[in-house]
Amino acid sequence: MASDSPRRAMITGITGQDGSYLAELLLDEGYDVYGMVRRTSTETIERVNHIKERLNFVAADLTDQTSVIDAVNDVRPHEIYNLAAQSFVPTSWKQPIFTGNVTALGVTRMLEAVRMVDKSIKFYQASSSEMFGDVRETPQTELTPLYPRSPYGVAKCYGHYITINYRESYDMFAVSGILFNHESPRRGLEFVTRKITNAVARIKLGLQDELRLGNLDAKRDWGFALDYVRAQWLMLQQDDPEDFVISSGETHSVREFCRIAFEHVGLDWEKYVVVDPKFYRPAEVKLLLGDCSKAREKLGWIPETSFAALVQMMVDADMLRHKAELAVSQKS
Ligand code: NAP
Ligand code: G4F
Repeated sequence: MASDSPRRAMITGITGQDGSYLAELLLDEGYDVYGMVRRTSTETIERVNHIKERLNFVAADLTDQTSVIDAVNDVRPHEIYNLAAQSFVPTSWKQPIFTGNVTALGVTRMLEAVRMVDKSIKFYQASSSEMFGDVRETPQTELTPLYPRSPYGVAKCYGHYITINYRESYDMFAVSGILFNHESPRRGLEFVTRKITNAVARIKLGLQDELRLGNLDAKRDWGFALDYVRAQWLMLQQDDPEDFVISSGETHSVREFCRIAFEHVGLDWEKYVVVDPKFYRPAEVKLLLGDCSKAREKLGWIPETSFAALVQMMVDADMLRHKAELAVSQKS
């Protein structure tokens, strides 16, 4: 293949929130983009439907070593972004073995595929601030000790360290981005931010009366997913493989998120939010706050979207979607 042919990137988890934004970014950067998708009885490509003609899909599953090796061997990518995971924390208590298989061992399967097919492939692992768990210091940096509080967090710690281990054992360009919570209008409906903005829109339009939530005191360092996928790409464009914390540098409570979201449509959150212990977790991560100084200095990366702008963008998107759906149902 001629040396000026497009670079090839493979994204596992392309059908997820981050995968969809990263695919757009890589297409804009001129890559040939290959998305790993697992077999399902109905299509799950809603988030990338608008760009599907420009993408290449390759069938594989992170729980199946042979399919992963075949996918990497067939595509021969220059860069792999391993975003696939069982990523919902409460599910990780209900399905701890499955979560470990995908979110922990799945990383080794990907790294093994790289080691066997071509060790020069650059590899990005989606590590998580959930690894800090019961935080040992605040703010959290690349050097903060890990203390996970969920099977998901434990699985991510495994993925984090196996990535470092392959880097050090086999001299591979394998890096971890320790990303703090990042959200968008494409966030899954079960995560607290999207659960809130979706409910705000439905309440405003008279489709729902109340919003039942768990721990309102939990604090998170929330950013915008589109900003964060740029950091993932930047990490693979460096000369040396290094791990980076990616965060907004601000922390806000679930309560504050509610207040801003409801205020944006002229409603008082306290009239609609009901605390329901059903949504409490067996062990909670009370506070996350990241220090992304290293990413600022070495990647030149900064978060560009403020917390309030993020909340408002998500509410606006859910309002638009529900209004459009209402208009269709009223016509028929
Ligand atoms: P997401 O929306 O839940 O997407 C997860 C993706 O993984 C989906 O495309 C899903 O495919 C795929 N997947 C799950 N199991 C798979 C398997 N066995 N084989 C192949 N693909 C599989 O997650 P996200 O928010 O985009 O996050 C991307 C990554 O970053 C995840 O690893 C997550 O744990 C990590 N992370 C996220 C955040 C955050 O705040 N968003 C923060 C830190 C780290 P289907 O469509 O088939 O289900
Ligand atoms: O939105 P969440 O479910 O996200 P969580 O658990 O922080 O995990 C997300 O961020 C991680 C990065 O730190 C990722 F690695 C992970 O994949 C995922 O993307 O919950 C946020 C907080 C929690 O403290 C939770 O207890 O919101 C609190 N919360 C309160 N009521 C709720 C609810 N969370 C959910 N999902 N649903 C509730 O009703």
